[in-house]
Amino acid sequence: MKKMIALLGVLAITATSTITAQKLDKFGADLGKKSVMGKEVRIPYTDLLTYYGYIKPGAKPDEERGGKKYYYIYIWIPAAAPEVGVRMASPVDKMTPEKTDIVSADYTANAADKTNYFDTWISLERAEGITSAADLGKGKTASWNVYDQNDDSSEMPAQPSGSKYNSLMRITSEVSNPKKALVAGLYRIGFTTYKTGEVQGSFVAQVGAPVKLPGVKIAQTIDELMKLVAAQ
Ligand SMILES: [Ca+2]
Repeated sequence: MKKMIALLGVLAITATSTITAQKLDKFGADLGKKSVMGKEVRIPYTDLLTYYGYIKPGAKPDEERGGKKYYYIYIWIPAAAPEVGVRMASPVDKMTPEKTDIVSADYTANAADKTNYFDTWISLERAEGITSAADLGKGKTASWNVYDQNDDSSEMPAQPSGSKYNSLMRITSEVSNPKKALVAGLYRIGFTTYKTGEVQGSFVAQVGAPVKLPGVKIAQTIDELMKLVAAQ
């Protein structure tokens, strides 16, 4: 009987969390997508990196463009990928970092802030001319080629306001086009808030690929990224 009660307890917790938690669903790929009985069926990305970040209200942005404050997360991708998916949600509500996740120092220091969040907007960009780890430092002065951008995705959970303003995009590599090919290189996720308002509070960002990409690293700055790559 005890066992039965325990089992029911587990089931109850599972059922509740499915309904209320703002956890992210499995991140499914475009590659191999099927339509079954009119429903979209996606295979989850094989490689998935999760990054927990935090922007202090009023923090200096990495760049200001067109009156908007942009912040960046840098990614070293050491092999070509057929597709890359990027998504971001703010705030980090009911999610907890797992062992393999990347947790920024700012996130850890501000874990108590559960209220600040922002309407996310993301881009994926690659530094021109950087294809080897030895050249990562050149990313500080490189020009950046934008692959795609996204403001709001209906696939993402709603923000505390009730609006579905979180972001998600999938980019398919176009091998014949150097500007659209997902080659090995230094990438960054640019993020801001598309409408008026400040970029502030906690966020979780994920980068997925339909193939295993050993050695992918994510960091808040190019210097941190270089340390991570050198340490592996
Ligand atoms: Ca948005």
